[in-house]
Amino acid sequence: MKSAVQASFFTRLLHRQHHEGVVSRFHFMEEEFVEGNFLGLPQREGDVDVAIVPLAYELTTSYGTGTAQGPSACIDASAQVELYDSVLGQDLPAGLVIATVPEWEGTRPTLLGQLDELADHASAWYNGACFPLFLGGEHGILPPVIRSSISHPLVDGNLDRLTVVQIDAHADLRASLDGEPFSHACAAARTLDTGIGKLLQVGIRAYSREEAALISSDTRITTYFAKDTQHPHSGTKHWDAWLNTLRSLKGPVHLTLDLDGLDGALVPATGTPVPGGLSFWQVIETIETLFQVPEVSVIGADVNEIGCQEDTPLTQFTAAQLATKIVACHALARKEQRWTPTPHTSSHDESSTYFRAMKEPQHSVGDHA
Ligand SMILES: [Mn+2]
Repeated sequence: MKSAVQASFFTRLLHRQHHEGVVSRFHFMEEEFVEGNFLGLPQREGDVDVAIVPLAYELTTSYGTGTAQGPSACIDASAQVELYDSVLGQDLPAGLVIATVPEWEGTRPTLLGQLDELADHASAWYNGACFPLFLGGEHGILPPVIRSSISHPLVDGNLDRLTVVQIDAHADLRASLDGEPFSHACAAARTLDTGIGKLLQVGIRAYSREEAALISSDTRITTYFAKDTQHPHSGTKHWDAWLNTLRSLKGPVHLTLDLDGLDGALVPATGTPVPGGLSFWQVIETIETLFQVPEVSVIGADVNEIGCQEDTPLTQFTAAQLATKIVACHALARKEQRWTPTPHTSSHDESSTYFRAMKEPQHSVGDHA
C-alpha cells in the first residue's frame, strides 16, 4: 500500500503529465498545477508573501557555463519536490501567496549599469512586505541583491545591521579576478564593501593566500572551513561550533547559498564544483537552525550558481529541494512570529546609481573572456 507521501509524490507527477498533455483524466486534483511556477503552485489572490525571483545573470562565470539556464531549470525541477515539510508540519504554500516573478534580463550596456539594474529589480521585492528568494545565476548577483536590501525596514538605510550567512566552497573575497572586481569570485568582498556588519562563511575550501589573510584580519568575517567541519574524527566539534555561531546571531540576516558549498558529487553541474564539501543534511541543518534563532529575522535569501544538468536532473533538483526548504522555514518563522511583514512605504522610483558611481570598467559587457 502506498504511503501518503508516495501518493502525494505520484499526484505531483500526474499533475505534470496532465499538464504536458500525457494524462488528461486526473481532474480530481485538489491543487491546480501551473507550469513555470515554483512548486507548480498557482498564485493565490492577495499581497505577495514570498517572491521567487529568477536572476539569469551570467556575466563573469570563469569556468562552467549554463548558470543563466539554472533558475528556470530549478523552477522546472521544483515541480517534483514534495509540498509537505516535516519541520513546518504542513503542505506549502501553507496559506502564503507565493509568486514566481518573470526572469530578469539585463539591458544596460555596461557591467556596472547592469548591477544597478539588478539592484532596482531586486529592491522591488526586498522591501519588507514580502520574503524574496532569488535564484541565480552566478554569485555576482550578491552585491546588488544585498545593496537592494538597504531600504528594508529592519536594515533602515544602515547595512551595518545586516549579517550575511554564506554557504560556499569559495571564500569569494578576492580584490579582483582577471582584472574584474565584480567577478563572481569577488562576490563576498564586494558585499563587504556595501557596508554589511558581519559575514559568516561555511563550507569554504577553495581560497587564495590573499583571501586567507583577509579572513584572519577582517573582524567582520567568521569562516568555518570544510577541512575542519568535514574532518572524519573532529568534524562534529567544528560543526557544532558553526551551529552555535548561528544561534548567537541577532537582527536581520540574508542567507546566500552557493550550490558549490555542497559536495561536488551532489551538484556536478554548478559553475565550479569542488570535492570535500558539505553534505545535503548539513545544508538543511544550517537552514533550519538559522531560521529558528529567536532573535534573528531572515529577511531574504538566494540560491545561486545553479547549473542545468542535462544527463540527470540532480543539480537542479538539489537546488529545488533547498529552495523549498528555505520557503518552508520562512513559512514556519511567520507561523511562530519571528517574521512580521512590514508594509512597503517607499516607492523607490529613483533608479540606483550605487554601482555606476564606481569607476566604469575598461570593457563593456560581453568583452571579458
Ligand atoms: Mn562558490
